Amino acid sequence: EAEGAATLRTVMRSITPLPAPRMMDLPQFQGDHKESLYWGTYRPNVYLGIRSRTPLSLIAGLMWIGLKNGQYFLRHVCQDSDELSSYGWTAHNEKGEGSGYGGDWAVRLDANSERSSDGTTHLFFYIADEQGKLIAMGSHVPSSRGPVLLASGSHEEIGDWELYLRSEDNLEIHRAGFKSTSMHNLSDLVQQAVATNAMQTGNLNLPDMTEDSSNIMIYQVSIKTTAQIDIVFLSGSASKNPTIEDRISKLTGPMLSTRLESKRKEFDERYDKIFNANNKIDSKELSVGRAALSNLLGGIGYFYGQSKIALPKGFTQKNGDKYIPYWPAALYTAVPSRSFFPRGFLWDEGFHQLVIWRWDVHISMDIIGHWLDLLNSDGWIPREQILGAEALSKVPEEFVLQYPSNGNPPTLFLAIRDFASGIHAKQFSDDEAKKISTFLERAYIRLNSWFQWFNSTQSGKYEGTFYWHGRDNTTTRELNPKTLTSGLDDYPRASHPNDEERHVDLRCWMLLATNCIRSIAEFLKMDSALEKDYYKMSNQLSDFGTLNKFHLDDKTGAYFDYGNHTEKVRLRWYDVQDKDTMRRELLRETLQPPQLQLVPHVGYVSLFPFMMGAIPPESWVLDKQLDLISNTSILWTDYGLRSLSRTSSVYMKRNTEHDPPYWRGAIWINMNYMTLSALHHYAHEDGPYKVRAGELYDKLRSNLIRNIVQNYHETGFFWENYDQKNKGKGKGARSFTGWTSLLVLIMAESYPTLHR
Ligand code: 6A9
Repeated sequence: EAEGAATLRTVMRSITPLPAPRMMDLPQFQGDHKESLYWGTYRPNVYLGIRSRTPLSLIAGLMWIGLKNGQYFLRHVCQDSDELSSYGWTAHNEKGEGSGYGGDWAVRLDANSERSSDGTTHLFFYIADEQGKLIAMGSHVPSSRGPVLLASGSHEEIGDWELYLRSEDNLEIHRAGFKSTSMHNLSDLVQQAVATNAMQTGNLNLPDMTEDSSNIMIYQVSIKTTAQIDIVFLSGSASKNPTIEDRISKLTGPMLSTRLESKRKEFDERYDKIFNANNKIDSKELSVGRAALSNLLGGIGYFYGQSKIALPKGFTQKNGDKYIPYWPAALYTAVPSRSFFPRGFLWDEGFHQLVIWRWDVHISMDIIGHWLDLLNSDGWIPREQILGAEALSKVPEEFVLQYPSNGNPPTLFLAIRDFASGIHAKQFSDDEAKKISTFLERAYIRLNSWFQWFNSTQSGKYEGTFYWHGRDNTTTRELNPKTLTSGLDDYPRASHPNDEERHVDLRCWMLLATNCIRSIAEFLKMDSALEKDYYKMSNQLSDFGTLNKFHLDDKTGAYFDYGNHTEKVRLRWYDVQDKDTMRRELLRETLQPPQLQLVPHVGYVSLFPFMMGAIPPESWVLDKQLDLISNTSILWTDYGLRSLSRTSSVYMKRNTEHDPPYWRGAIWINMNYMTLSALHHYAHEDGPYKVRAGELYDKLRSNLIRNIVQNYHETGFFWENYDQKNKGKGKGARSFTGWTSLLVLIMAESYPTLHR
């Protein structure tokens, strides 16, 4: 009984918001700010998707019919299997200008049928009301020139609205209207409507029919040669000043062309000012940097829904659910990949914000604010944010539940530290500086709870030691039990997890977090007992001797995890009788008993104290770290640093039957960026290794730029990671425009304020 009650309390706490003033209630996020960000390309999971930042919005988007292997396919949701030769943003400035609530917006489509197989291009533009409100079809849709009213309706936030199409070309337009509120099925709806009609008429056309009280309107424009089509949305169309005609002409035809051109120029100039001030980069590379930034910004989405939180083992709800929903919440966030992972990931976001705050600190605070509002009353934030049906439709079941005992690196501190450090203050206007300090004042209590969650739940056996809790110590199928919490998934840790473990990367994240909170306290001139604790903790975690005592391998000068470990582990196939079928099962064998020791795998984890600048510039350990980095048998390749040394016993080894090596060799850009930052730091600190750090810095930087740029030119995409052999080829998810876009900062030589 008592135990049950305690469990219930724990569960309820995990789905209760932290009792603290909400970030998003700050005045700086209302008014003009909110209005300028009302509409956007906030549906990154589709090739072109527009919505507003409100839970139930009007949504708009584009589909088209493509041909693959002699078969027609509808293109809509970003999918690598569509095999588009390229897609993405080459310029994106994220913000709009108000005119009425949220402002008007326009989309220009330049269509060319030359390469389509049957000589016709079929485009589908849709508008739908998530609230299910009726959308009226324009009175008549002719195949004519001039502005045509496509649809109209009304929405509680924007009032009456109208959607127009304008084109100088001869177009054939068909349409269909549907009633449905499950918006993640729009492709199916169109596919079925077209297929059904095609069977009856032989044409690939929508049936020109609408269901009663339709809230989804789809327009098909078919083009034989080339066409330019402008589509305009007018918010608050009841207002007659300026006139509807004026508003349409301002956002279509020649005036739209001029507008687009000047926006593009503004974007380029702003990019140059922020990221290319010294003209360091040649023009071929520069355009790739711009595309990286644009894709990161164009990938920013707005999501609304409830995470599913796993109940403690053995507990289920009356209806059989093994989870309980988090409170309904909004998340404005960038995403790692529009095709594979179009949703928020906690530790990815800190890297995204390193780029985004430099571009627009208001957007960055808005995003970080949303994330901090997700803190529960324990100080925990769910790692992967699967909010709403559209997001959920992309995620395999086993990845959906979030565990309130699992962490993920608190990388948001990286970006926040930059705001708070004062070093960058000179680049902020007075107005920005004021908003940053208001933001930090309100964030303080949240950051403190976040930190305390780590400090209390992820601590190790001895003071000042930490480990990622929640590793599986019963697994028989994994070569090395994974540590998804660390973000480095299958990077090898102690082979036999137990509470003696200590993880050097987590210790370093704790150091970053304490230093960040300390910076904020200094910035806000706060000086209570709490701040004194942080000063003390920051000094303890910075203590070089203690770090070395817990994690340094004296012989190699590498930093290692510590734990119950044996190198003599292998996976073996067993035949297992399973009802009437024979099944083969992998089992993990230990050929030598594990014992407490440093875990001897050199890779990204071994570099963490270096990445964080925690090694004194005159220390011999620094020299050793430079050895590990520059050694081609260990971490160095011509394309960037490997995640794991070639000499590691699990280098490029599969973890299970189904898990190929992931963080066991491939080159990842976030960790390379962190290492590069540190090389840059040590190249500017007096000491015996200054020159060497500078040389390695130059080489690593140019290797990374060359390889990412070359892959982009060859494939049209940025990649999740890069092959450490095989000419540095992009691997994993393509159109991975999350942390790979750190390329922008690598080009700009812009690094975080890590080092006090
Ligand atoms: C799988 C498959 C259509 C794995 O970038 C996001 C994360 C990183 O945070 C993490 O460090 N990625 C890295 O190791 C991708 C995780 C995807 C998990 C969900 C769903 C859907 O395929």
